[in-house]
Amino acid sequence: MSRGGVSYAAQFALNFSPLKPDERDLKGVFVAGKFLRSIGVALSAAFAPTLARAAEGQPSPGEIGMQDSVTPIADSIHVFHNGILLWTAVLISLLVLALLIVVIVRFNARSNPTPAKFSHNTLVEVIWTALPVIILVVIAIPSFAVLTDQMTMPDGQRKYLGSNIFSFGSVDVPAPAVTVKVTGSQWYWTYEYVDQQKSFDSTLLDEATRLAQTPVQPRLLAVDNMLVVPVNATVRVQVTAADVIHAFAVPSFGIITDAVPGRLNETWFNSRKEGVFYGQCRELCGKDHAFMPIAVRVVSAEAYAAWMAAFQAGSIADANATLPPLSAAPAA
Ligand SMILES: [Cu+2]
Repeated sequence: MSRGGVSYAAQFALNFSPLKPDERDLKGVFVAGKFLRSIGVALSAAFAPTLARAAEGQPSPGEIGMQDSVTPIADSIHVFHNGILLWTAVLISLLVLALLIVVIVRFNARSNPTPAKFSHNTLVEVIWTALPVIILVVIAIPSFAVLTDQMTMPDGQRKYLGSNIFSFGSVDVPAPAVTVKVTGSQWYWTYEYVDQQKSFDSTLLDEATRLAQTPVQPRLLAVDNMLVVPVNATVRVQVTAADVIHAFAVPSFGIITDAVPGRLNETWFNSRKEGVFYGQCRELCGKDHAFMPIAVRVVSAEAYAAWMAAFQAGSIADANATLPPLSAAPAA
């Protein structure tokens, strides 16, 4: 992380330093003050983008929390995390902090010179055993409900929880309209439209092409051929691998499924928004693990039909030529 003996953090701060280059070599309190201020500038520069999120379907600089949800499953996950897990964790942390403060203040050597000699307290021991069990059970109930939703392929009848995870399901999800078999390989993805028996490979977009496009897609997430699916349609995703274990994950859809050689795992999503949604391989699969991104382009039913017709009549390049340019896509 060092460049010519200067740490990356220092380089970063210097880049944001209000000092002129020749002043940067000065030493002393003056420079220290300037240095601290430049760190402040750097920090505010790093966190400012949180106020204006770049886009959904991809990470944004300084982001805290999860990428926006566009599917019923991701809705459930968000509510489960933000509404239950986060508060549980915060309250437990505050309780432990309060107990620590009580111990520090009341039982230090000065305020409690002659400590008690007992070593057991049945009531306290029952409480600290039972309370965590109760908390875990309370967490487990909605957790298993969300997991069941994720693992159950929609048939058009079953209701899904969506953002109301304490209901018995209120969200209608249609039966799958598209089935895609996703195969992970070192280090790219192959997408096969099972019913149409058409497949193509999706690899990391080279930098020159990526930078030449408008809008410029995010680095390490852009691919040459995106997985194209229709909006408001349920997509059945069958996941496997050709060599080692990979994992197929798209945060905005709330899906992550292991891609295991010799096994066919299954998941599904139903995006209510058009746009491009990025994901990555989530299982360390070798040296280029970081370079096998996932990009899903959700388009209108008509655009999907035109794309598929062109794909069936020709090549993936012919099909992609039918899609509107990325810049014309609704806020991705
Ligand atoms: Cu991987």
